[in-house]
Amino acid sequence: MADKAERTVVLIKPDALQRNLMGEIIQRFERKGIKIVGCKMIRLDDALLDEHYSHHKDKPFFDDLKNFMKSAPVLAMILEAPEVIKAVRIIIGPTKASEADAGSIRGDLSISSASANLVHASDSNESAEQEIKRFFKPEEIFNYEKIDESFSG
Ligand code: FUP
Repeated sequence: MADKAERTVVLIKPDALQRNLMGEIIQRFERKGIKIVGCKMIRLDDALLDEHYSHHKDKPFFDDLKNFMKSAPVLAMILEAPEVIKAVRIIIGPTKASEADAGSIRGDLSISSASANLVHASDSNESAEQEIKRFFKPEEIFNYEKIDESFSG
C-alpha cells in the first residue's frame, strides 16, 4: 500500500523569476512525480517575511534577505507526495548553493552563498503545516486524483 501523502511548501524566489528559471524548477518537481496541489504568485511584505524568517531576525543578513525576497513576486506552491518534505529538500540541495551537489536545483543553477538560492522549501512537518497556513487559504488548495499515482506508490 502507498504511504500516506504529505504536503510541503515551496517558494520559487525572485532570482528564479528574474533568471527565467521558474519553468525549469517546476519541471524538476513534476518529473519526480510530485503532485502540485496549490500554486500562486505572491508579493511578500514585511509582515509575512518577519514571520517566515523569524529564526533569522537577529542575523546580520536579515535585512538583505527581506529586501531580496520583496524585490519581485515569488511563486508559492504546495507539493504533495509520500515523504515529500524530505524529498524536496534533497531535490533543492543545501541552503548554501555554492556548495550544493550537481544534480540538485541549487547545485546546477545557483552559485550564491546567500539569499539568491532560487527556492525555499519547508524543512519539517511542523514548518510545512505553519507555512501552508501562512501562504494559502483553504480554497486555494486542490484535492484531485492524478492518473500516474497508481504507478508511483
Ligand atoms: P533554507 O531553509 O534552505 O531556505 O535556509 P534558511 O531558512 O536557513 O535560510 C533562509 C535564507 O537565508 C536562505 F535563502 C539563505 C539566507 N541565508 C543567508 O543569506 N546567509 C546565511 O548565512 C544563511 C542563510
